[in-house]
Amino acid sequence: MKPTIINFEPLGDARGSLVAIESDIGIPFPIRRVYYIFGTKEGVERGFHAHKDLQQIAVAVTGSCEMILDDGEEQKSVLLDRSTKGLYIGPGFWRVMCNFTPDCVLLVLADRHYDESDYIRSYDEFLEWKKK
Ligand code: T46
Repeated sequence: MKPTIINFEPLGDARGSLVAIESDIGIPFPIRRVYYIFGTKEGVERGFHAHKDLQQIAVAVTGSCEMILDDGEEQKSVLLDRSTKGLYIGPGFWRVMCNFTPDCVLLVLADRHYDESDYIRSYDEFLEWKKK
């Protein structure tokens, strides 16, 4: 499945807004891990890896950042700038995150537990892996 924007419905009332995300409901996988990236220093770029099997959805719950996805042939940049906007990222995409605003909290839902052996952290290796 290609990178896709998933819009979450805000459940608002006079008090403010709430977004609920449930495993397997409205998202294409069971949630096994949640992590968030915050306090990113100015000018920092993160990522520089791909995953062999992991599926994830990233949401900037506050602030914004850019997610650059590369399938080995094309690059696509997605601005994550809304707490209701999720970006689905399947396996096989080299990613770089940049242009974090100081207040950015990037929430990531993942379908697997943390496993370093699922990472490809060399771009050359990634291109070789894509050819298989
Ligand atoms: C991804 C992008 C969007 C853990 O111990 N457990 C975890 O669940 C995660 C995600 C990381 N870590 C450790 C591994 C490193 O020692 O935390 C440290 C920072 O991780 P990393 O350098 O991989 O962080 P990013 O921001 O480059 O990448 C992260 C995710 O690792 C990755 O899966 O797709 O965010």
